[in-house]
Order: sequence, then structure tokens, then C-alpha cells
Amino acid sequence: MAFTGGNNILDLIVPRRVKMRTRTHRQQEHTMNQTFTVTGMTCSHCERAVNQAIRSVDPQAQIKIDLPSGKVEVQSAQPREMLAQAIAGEGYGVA
Ligand SMILES: [Cu+2]
Repeated sequence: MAFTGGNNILDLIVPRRVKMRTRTHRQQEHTMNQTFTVTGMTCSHCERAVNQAIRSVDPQAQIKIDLPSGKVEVQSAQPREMLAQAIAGEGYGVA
């Protein structure tokens, strides 16, 4: 009886590891190039704030910011809405 308990724990741990690996793989498959027009960025501090806002949603995100035009390119699997909300939360306009 005591040995059965040990086997059950192994059965639970192994499938969970496989599931986690599958989820990570799917996220990478759905990475999209998302472009935002951000207004109100005036200096490198703004650029950094926007960068950190995006990374708070997706630490893996690839970010390209063009300060003069306000064009922000993000490679992320996270929903556009969540990324936009994070940028807006820093006090910038997002379209
Ligand atoms: Cu600034």
C-alpha cells in the first residue's frame, strides 16, 4: 500500500513536465509581429519605460522602438490588447 503512493506521485509529475514543454513550444509558434504607434515618447527615458512595460507582459518580447515616429515593433505571442494596455499604463497614447 505504501509503495502505491510513491508510484502515483511519479505518474503525476511526468505528464506535468511534458505539458509544460508543449505549452512553451506553442507560444513560440504563435509569436506575431505587432506594430503600435505610441504618442508622448520624447526621450530615451520614455523609450525605456515603454520597453519595460512591454517586458512586464512578455519578458521574451523582441522590441524595436523608433523614437521620432513613435513606431514600436513587438515580436510577442501575447495578445495585442495586453501589450497596448501596459504601454498606456505608463501614460502614453497607443494606436
Ligand atoms: Cu522621456
